[in-house]
Parts: sequence; C-alpha cells; structure tokens
Amino acid sequence: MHAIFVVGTAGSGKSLLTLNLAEWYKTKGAHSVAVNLDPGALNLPYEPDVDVREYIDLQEVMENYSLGPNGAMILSCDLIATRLNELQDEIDELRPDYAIIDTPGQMELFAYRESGPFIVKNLRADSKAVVFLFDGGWVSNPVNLVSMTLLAASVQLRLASPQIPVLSKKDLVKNLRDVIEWASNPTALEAAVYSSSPAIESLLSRGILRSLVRLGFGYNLIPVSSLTLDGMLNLAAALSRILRAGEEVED
Ligand SMILES: Nc1nc2c(ncn2[C@@H]2O[C@H](COP(=O)(O)OP(=O)(O)OP(=O)(O)O)[C@@H](O)[C@H]2O)c(=O)[nH]1
Ligand SMILES: [Mg+2]
Repeated sequence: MHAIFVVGTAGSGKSLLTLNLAEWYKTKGAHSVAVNLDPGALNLPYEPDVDVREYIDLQEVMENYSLGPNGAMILSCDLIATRLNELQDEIDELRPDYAIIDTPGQMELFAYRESGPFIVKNLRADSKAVVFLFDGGWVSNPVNLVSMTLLAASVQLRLASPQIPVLSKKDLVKNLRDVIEWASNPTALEAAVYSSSPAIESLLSRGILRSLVRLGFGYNLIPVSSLTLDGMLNLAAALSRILRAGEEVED
C-alpha cells in the first residue's frame, strides 16, 4: 500500500484533491481509499473509507474536557496519534493499493505538534509521499509566495517524508507562468517581490530573500485544478516516481 498525505493551509483544497486522487487511481484500475484524518471536518466532498471522526468526536472532546472549540480542536488533533493502530487496521483490512489521507484543516495542528509527524512516520506503508498544497488562490502575489515557500520547507522538515509541491486551484491563477517561474527561481522571486512591494526594506525581508537566493531554494510546482482536473496526470506521474523510489529504498 502506498500512502499519500495531502497537507496544506486551511482551505487550500486538500479535501477536494483527496477525492480527485482517490477517483483518479480508481479510474486507472487501482484500489484506492480515502482516509479522513480531520476530526473537525464538517462537510467532506467525499465519503471517507476510513474516518478519524469515528474515534474522535470534537463535540465530545469539548464536553468531556470542558474546552472551547479551539482547545478541543488542538486536543482532538493530538489524540489522532493515539488511534493510529485502529486506523491502520481499518486501512489494511481494505487492502488498498493507495491510501489518500486528508489531513486537518488547520495544518499547524497537524504538522507543528506531535501527532502529524508521528502518524506520517509510523503508518505502515510500502512507500509514502506528502503532497503539499500551495494555495493557488493566495500565492499569485510574490510576497505571499515567499511565505508559502518557507512554510513548505518547514513542513517538509517536520514531516520528514518526500514532498511534492502542488499549486492548487490552477483554474484561479491568472499569472500561472509567473508563479511557476518565481517558485522555482529564487532570483526571479526576489525581483518580483521588490517590483511588487518596493517598500520591503526591513533587514529581515531582505535577509530572507537573500537566503533563498543563496541556497538556490525553489520548488517545481505542479499546477492542478480540482475543478477541471487539469494537471492530475502530472501529479500522478510525480507521485508514481516518488512512491516507486520509496519502495526501492525500503526493499
Ligand atoms: N476554483 C477552485 N476551487 C477549489 C479547488 N480546489 C478546492 N477549491 C475550493 O476551495 C474551497 C476549499 O476546498 P477544500 O477541498 O475543502 O479545502 P481544504 O484544504 O480541505 O479545506 P479545510 O479542510 O477546511 O482546511 C472549497 O470551496 C473548494 O470548492 C480548485 O482546484 N479550483
Ligand atoms: Mg478539508
């Protein structure tokens, strides 16, 4: 079984992409399952085959621990790790080729606390990949793209698994060529930041941009639209390369 974790900031398109990836593999004749790891999910665009909400009920966590909605969400995300065995058993019983795993809406509760790294590390699979979404509705501005680039790098550090950077909501991005170029070429990104925000003068901003250039730090974004399905083929090809390589390493 290959495990694909779909990670990204709130509203970046994780759940819809989970649905599309699961459907994509099904149409290719593979057996895929959609796993919901978001205890706070209210309306999912797919029917999860495995659902963390069967084990962790946000309302119950609020009542049992006398917490407000934010505290309950933090604790619920922490509790995901305690249910790994049950989730693993459920997934294994379905004997999928691919498990597409939709992660909590508030990414920081997954990636920056303990449960996300624990689940990614300890879920048993032949190979694993993380799909990190750069929200296409947000990164068309170069300053926003800089912060998303830093976020992607820090999430990669936290989850310590091969990461595929995806530009979500491709259909909404008017300056697609620019965004792709900026993301992969830090010198171009630096120039775009200065031309769009000449007032960026703080030493920190300059230092961050200089560091990206010095490190040659960039991402080859794969643009994908979950509405038109444009880009799914490229994403599936990138996943296949990473998952196959992961399998060889584990052999
Ligand atoms: N135009 C467009 N809208 C999209 C695309 N993908 C997702 N959306 C919309 O973006 C919103 C959020 O999508 P979700 O798939 O729920 O995103 P999410 O990351 O799971 O959201 P949370 O779990 O709430 O953080 C919804 O209104 C989707 O219809 C896309 O490719 N194109
Ligand atoms: Mg979601």
